[in-house]
Parts: sequence; C-alpha cells; structure tokens
Amino acid sequence: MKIGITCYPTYGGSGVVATELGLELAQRGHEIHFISYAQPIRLRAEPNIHYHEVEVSRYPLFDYPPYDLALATRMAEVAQLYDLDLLHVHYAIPHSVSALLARQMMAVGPRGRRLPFVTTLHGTDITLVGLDRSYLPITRYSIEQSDGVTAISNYLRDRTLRVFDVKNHIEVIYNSVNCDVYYRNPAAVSQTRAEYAPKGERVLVHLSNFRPVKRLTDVIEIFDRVHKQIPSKLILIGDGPDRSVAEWLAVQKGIHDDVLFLGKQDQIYDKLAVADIMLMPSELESFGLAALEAMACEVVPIATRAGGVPEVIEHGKTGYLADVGDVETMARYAIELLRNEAQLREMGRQGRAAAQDRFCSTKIVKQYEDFYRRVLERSA
Ligand code: GMT
Repeated sequence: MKIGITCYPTYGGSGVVATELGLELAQRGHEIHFISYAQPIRLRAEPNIHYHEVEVSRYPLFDYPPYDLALATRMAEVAQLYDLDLLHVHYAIPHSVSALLARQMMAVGPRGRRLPFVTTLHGTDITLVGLDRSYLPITRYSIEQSDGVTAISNYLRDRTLRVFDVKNHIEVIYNSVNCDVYYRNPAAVSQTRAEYAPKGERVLVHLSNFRPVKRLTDVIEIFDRVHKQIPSKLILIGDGPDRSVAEWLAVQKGIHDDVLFLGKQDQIYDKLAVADIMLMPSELESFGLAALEAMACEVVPIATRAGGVPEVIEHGKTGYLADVGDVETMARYAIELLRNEAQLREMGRQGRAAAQDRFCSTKIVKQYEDFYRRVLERSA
C-alpha cells in the first residue's frame, strides 16, 4: 500500500506512535509518505520512507497562518504525485479536517478519484481540544466524515462516542512499542546508570511534555518522600510549561541536586532503561505511552488510575495505580518496591512480558494493515 501519514512532528506520544507505525509499515514493504510542517523527531531515513514538508506562507495579512489549508493542499499534491491509496492522520485537530479537504480536492476533475482517510484519536484531541466549543462541531464533523476511525484505548473510544455522539464505528487499536529497541541491556544500563547515580543510588524517571495534565509537581512530591527514605535520583526527560515550577519546588524541598533535568531527548530508551521505577501521576492519560515504553525496558510504572491507563498497567502485576493526586500512596508503592529487589525485578519482567504480548509493534502493525484493507474495500 501507499500511505500518507500526518502527525504532530514535535514531542508528544501521538507523533511517536505515528512515526513508529510508519517505520514499521515501511519495513513490511509499504510505501510511506510523511506529510507535516517538520520532520517527525523519531523519523529515520530508511527505504520506503519519504518526507514532504508543508510550507506555510507568512503573508503579513495572516495573523494566523493557515496551516490546515497548506496541509490539505500538500496532502492532495502528494496523493496525486505518488498515487497514494489512503491518508492516515493522527490527532483529529486539524489533521482530519485537512484530510477531508484533500479527499474533496482529489475527487474533482477528469482524473478525480476517492482518496479515503482514516483518523486515529489520541486523547487530548477529544478530551481537551475537541471539547472547546470553538472546535467541537468541526472535530465531530471530521470524525464522522472519516472513512475509518481508531482510538488508542477503549476508554477513549467510549468517551468519544459518549461526548461527541458520533455514529461511526470506532476501532480500538492500542499504541505499541518496538520491543527490539526498548529493552533492558544490562551492560549499557550499568554504564549509563553510573553517570546518573554514581553512589549506587536508586533511580526514578519521569518522561512527558511537562504540561499541567502531567502533574509534574506530584512527581517532585513523590520523589521527595522516596528520597527521605532511600538514597535516590530522579531523572526528568522532556520540557514544557511546568518545568520552572517543578524546579522551584525541588529547590524548596532541598532535593534539587538529586533531580536531573535532561531536557528533550531524541533517543529515550537508553535513559529510560537505567531507571528502577517510572512515575506517571497524570490527571488524565488516554493510554500512557511512556508507561508502556518503561514496561518494555523492565522499569516498573507507578501511575494514576486515569483514563485508559488501567488498560496498559495491571495493578500489582506490571505496575501500581493510585488515585489522581494521591502522592502518599504512590510514594509508598515506590518505597516498598525499592526495598524489595526481588519484587521489583519480577514486576519488571511481567511488564516486559505484557509489552511483548499485547503491545509489541510487530503485532499492532498487522492490526493497522488489516484495518486499512477493510477501509479500502469499503471505499472501493
Ligand atoms: O498527552 C499529551 O500531552 C499529548 C498527546 C499526544 O499527542 O501525544 O498524548 C495523547 O496521546 C498519546 C499517544 O497516543 C497517549 O499515550 C497519551 O495518553 C495521550 N494523552 C492524553 O490523553 C492526556
């Protein structure tokens, strides 16, 4: 198949999922064309992978440069030039609206044909952005107009059907992790670990875009409680609006020297894998890709029982879940685990097994292939 993929190219789980999916599809012989305003961060130059940049003109009249229109135009151009079979957009806003326009553009003229598009819902496109009154009607419309819709968890599918009242069938295809890339390599781990924790301290990690929904200050609160009991370091991967408030809190608590802000990172697996525990105390996660990536590396996630997270983490087996804001309980789980090496390692192994069994990209990519085939058959 020849597939155009559009996603947000910067940091964020939806872009990562889209990029890994494209790479996996390309390895399976499909021709993949990424169409976006910048190259997705994890995209590598590989056979069958193409990248088309969307240029948005910055005419002085445009206070708001119309990216969605430029994207629709580029989608239609690429579809025409490379004879694409379908478009797959990740994150509804504005990508599915642009794809809808591209489909309409492709349908007219003597060589007009139908260019189906499928939309994958990731979470905040529904739970936050799509519920903004100014975006809700057009988001609902573009979902209804999609030739196929997937959601990354049952939670997100149910919420979309309930809140948006759309009539589509929404297929759940879970996010995936490349288990050949995300794994615990003991030699590499001990080398990198010595850099972060030279005195043999325990290591906790958090990875996100530091937006309020991630509750970064809860990460600091949990770590502060752990740190009081157990010599430990906290690695923070990512950046975003809540960084300075978290830094300030760490200073106030006198733990700043043991909180390592690494900033945005391209390759996170080697940093993730050095940790013992991963903290994800989010207000809401429709899936929680970072927790899955941790599990693949045998790092035990301690997270909130929010949104789709319980579909990923099995409480007491592959990680621990607590209520949003309950930093005491999350800290207690972390302390207990760090004092029980056998249980920590066993839960790490169980997490890796679950990642391989249920979420491995080689399995999930086949679900997408099957989904595309059904969409193409219906569209034909
Ligand atoms: O959560 C974010 O900050 C951004 C958003 C994204 O575009 O990456 O995340 C959503 O999609 C991820 C990938 O499918 C999921 O793992 C996240 O759980 C989801 N975030 C929310 O639902 C809050």
